[in-house]
Amino acid sequence: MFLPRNYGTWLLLFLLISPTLFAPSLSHLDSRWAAKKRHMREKVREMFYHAYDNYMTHAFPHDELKPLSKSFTDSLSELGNLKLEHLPQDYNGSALTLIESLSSLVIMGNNTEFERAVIWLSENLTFNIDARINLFECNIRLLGGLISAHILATDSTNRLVHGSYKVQLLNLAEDLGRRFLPAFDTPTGLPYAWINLKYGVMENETTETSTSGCGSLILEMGALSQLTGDPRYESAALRALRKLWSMRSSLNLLGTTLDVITGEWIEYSSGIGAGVDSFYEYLCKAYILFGKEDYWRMFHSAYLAVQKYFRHGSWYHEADMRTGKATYWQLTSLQAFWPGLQVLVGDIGAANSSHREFVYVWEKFGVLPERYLLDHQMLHPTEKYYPLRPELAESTFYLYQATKDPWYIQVGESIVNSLNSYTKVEGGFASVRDVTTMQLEDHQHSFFLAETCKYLYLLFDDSFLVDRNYIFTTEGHPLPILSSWHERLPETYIPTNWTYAKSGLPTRPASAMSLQVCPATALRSGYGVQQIESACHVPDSRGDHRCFTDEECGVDSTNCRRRSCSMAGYCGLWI
Ligand code: DMJ
Repeated sequence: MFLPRNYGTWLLLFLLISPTLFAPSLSHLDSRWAAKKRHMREKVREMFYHAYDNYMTHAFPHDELKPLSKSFTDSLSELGNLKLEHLPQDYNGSALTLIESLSSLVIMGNNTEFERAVIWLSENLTFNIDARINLFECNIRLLGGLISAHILATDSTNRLVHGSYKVQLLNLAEDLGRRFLPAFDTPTGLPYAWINLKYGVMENETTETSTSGCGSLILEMGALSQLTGDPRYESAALRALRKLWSMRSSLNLLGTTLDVITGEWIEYSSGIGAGVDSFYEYLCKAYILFGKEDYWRMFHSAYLAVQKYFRHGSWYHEADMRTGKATYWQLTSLQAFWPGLQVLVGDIGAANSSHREFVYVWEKFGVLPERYLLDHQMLHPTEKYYPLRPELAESTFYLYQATKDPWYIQVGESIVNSLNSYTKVEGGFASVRDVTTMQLEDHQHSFFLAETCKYLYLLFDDSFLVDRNYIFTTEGHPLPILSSWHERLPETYIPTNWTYAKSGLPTRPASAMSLQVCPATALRSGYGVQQIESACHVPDSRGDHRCFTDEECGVDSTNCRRRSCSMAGYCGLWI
């Protein structure tokens, strides 16, 4: 037997062997991460119920909770210019936070509370109220919340479908959608930002709106048309979107605010944050949900223009839509959704690097300030607040889904810890008024339950998504991707590495989508419904996505790219 004589060789051998002797085995590491995720999931569940229970005790059925004074605010309706005596005696707000919480309750497995809430809303909610509301906010929060909950309530696995639930939430959604339609009655088809739910557009109403205000209605209104068979909602939203797109500059850039009567821009500068953010998001997600080529074409051009004119390294500034010249060098908290959107289109490398910058700013202040001046490396003098926004948690969730890199779990943990140390009070979770002093403000926004808690929960436990194919609206409400909602099979996009459902039955294509995204297609067989994830998907050789070589990593199911093995032994879309 060969035994080395000199100490150098022994040392070398020891160094080679020792990692395998002393490093924790992969399975040990796996179980440590699994335990950590379970622990964090329970922490998020506690946060959700602390916020939810306090809302139900001190604010329900009003819109939102004031956690410091343990009272309420009907924040969705803006009643300033209306006489209060116009309000019906029984006006109680819209139970906004309850509607916003519905899909989170299902995701966290609380079907009992979900059912109780659905029944209450079915019996008590009315939109026939004299209230001036913001179309965009009502669309993403109320309409989106109701439609998503209706879909979850009629899911064959939900007890409601076998009991007293008929289609009450959908009826409410349709009633609300009908009340939106007068807003679109303008020469341009661009909707007013504000309408009165009972009387339609008020006299002397402002004609100014934002790009996201009139360009991100298509998911909810399109879904409403699909569910009711009434095409008016989808066509109103689509006409507005097309008009908006026709107003782009030769650089494929848009502004931030515009006039709905003249169709002229008011603010020519824009970025990916406030006033524009969900416009980009909805072009991409509308393509995923409805499969219309037009949405992809618009998104693709818009996305390339953003990357070309707004991006500076890992940061995004604002620019003038006419010249592409930089205007404001600011990081805004709302921009933090962008890496999540980039994950959806498969731009994982860019998503990862800009996400890191937001994490850096979060860690610097403890939470994400509303506006940070990049050119001066300082906070905006007045916008120093953090209203419990979800965007960083949202992007972290998407990046973890795409890469399974445990670093994102650590980011999630640090977000949870900050929220608990700085914003938790006896009466719920309070917004931060000033991130330099951590002074609090008396407001718990409904999106804290609809989005912030939901994305954190899904980061640590995504079991809700297993065997399901959902897209989340900009307010975090899940909508299923169904081949029946897809316009037609775009044949030119059918990938050559097409896979087929192998079930003993005649094979058929399992997807109708492009190289970018692949929807679930329900195949009816004699044995029930079989969900096929993707046309291009080739699974990793191990279900836990661990690996030693690239060959063990399959093909990503959302963008059809080959996955590779990272140094830490994870399959992912490593660039
Ligand atoms: C939410 O209402 C939505 O995410 C919206 O698109 C942007 N603002 C808030 C959360 O910050």
